[in-house]
Amino acid sequence: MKFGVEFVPNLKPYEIEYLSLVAEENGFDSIWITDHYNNRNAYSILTLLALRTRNVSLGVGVSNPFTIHPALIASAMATINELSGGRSILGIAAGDRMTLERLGITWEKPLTRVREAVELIRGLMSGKRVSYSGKIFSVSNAGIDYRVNPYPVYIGAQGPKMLKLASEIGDGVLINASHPKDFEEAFRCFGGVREGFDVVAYTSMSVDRVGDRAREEAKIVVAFIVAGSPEAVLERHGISGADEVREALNRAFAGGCWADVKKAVSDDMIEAFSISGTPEEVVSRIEELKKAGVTHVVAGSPIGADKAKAIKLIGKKVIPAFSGQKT
Ligand code: F42
Repeated sequence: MKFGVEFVPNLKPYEIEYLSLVAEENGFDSIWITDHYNNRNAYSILTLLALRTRNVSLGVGVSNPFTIHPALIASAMATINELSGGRSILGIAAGDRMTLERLGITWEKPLTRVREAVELIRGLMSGKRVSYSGKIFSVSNAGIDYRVNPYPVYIGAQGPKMLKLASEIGDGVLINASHPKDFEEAFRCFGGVREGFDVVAYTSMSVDRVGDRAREEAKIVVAFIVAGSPEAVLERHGISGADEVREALNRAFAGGCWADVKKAVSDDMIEAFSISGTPEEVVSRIEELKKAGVTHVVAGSPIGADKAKAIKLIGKKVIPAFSGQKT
């Protein structure tokens, strides 16, 4: 089992740098930076981390081929790979519909777009000139004019077709989920899993020596996940009360009270959509994920009330429980 941590670059660069060094010192394998235009630029942050860290893999998690042309993604990631001595991973997915619509971009044919982008990026990585004529992208005699060290391509996927595509053409898949049921469902969608294919649980994690404190800290993140979850996913987990969560969130955004959002989040929601609790509780959930076929767990927001302390706690109490075990 590999372990990673995800940072959203609404944190200041020096905070991400510090937390990444803490993660590296505490036995994490990978660091992932989310990519949204309204946050600090993911590739700039990865450049900083490439220069400041020594061993961890560095992933963008995830870029999308709507806001950045695949050729630019290919070259940006190749540069990070060069700067980091071959430690980069490209995460690519359909992008966030609401964010894209704010930029006037229509979410048309996301599956086709991701497939073509990956094909194009792989072609450019090969060092040869590429001519490509797809439904979305067409390039003619394009190439990167420096030596590209190939890097793995992971696909961020939730929907059944995107999961299948990820298993067919990705080196790994990044699945935004925390519960074994979601991974059992994902495996049903895969078109077979190749040897070495990395199944990443891109989770919401909250760890604390006091379990209730961890669960309390997870509530706002869980509220957003519940509000954005399709009905089928809520049903899979037997969740009721999603409408109340959505209403409480709307009221909070309109100047209401965030405490009411927390009140609307049930224990079942926390259980379904996060890995929250003491290190022992977190270990037991990760054991279940491992049985479901997960090979890599990425600790995403909130991580803990104090992120550095939580990262150290994971390094001390969670990662060692899996070291030496076969994944
Ligand atoms: N999004 C970001 O913008 N930034 C991030 O940093 C980020 C991180 C991240 C990490 C892990 C992860 O799993 C997702 C992450 N996301 C992030 C969200 C990601 O960008 C996507 O929004 C999210 O994964 C949801 O997309 P999806 O995988 O469910 O795929 C969508 C497009 C979907 O609807 N898929 C359908 C399916 O079944 O998989 C298929 C749709 C389809 O078939 N479309 C056809 C086509 O050709 O595209 C067209 C159909 C038609 O009628 O035209």
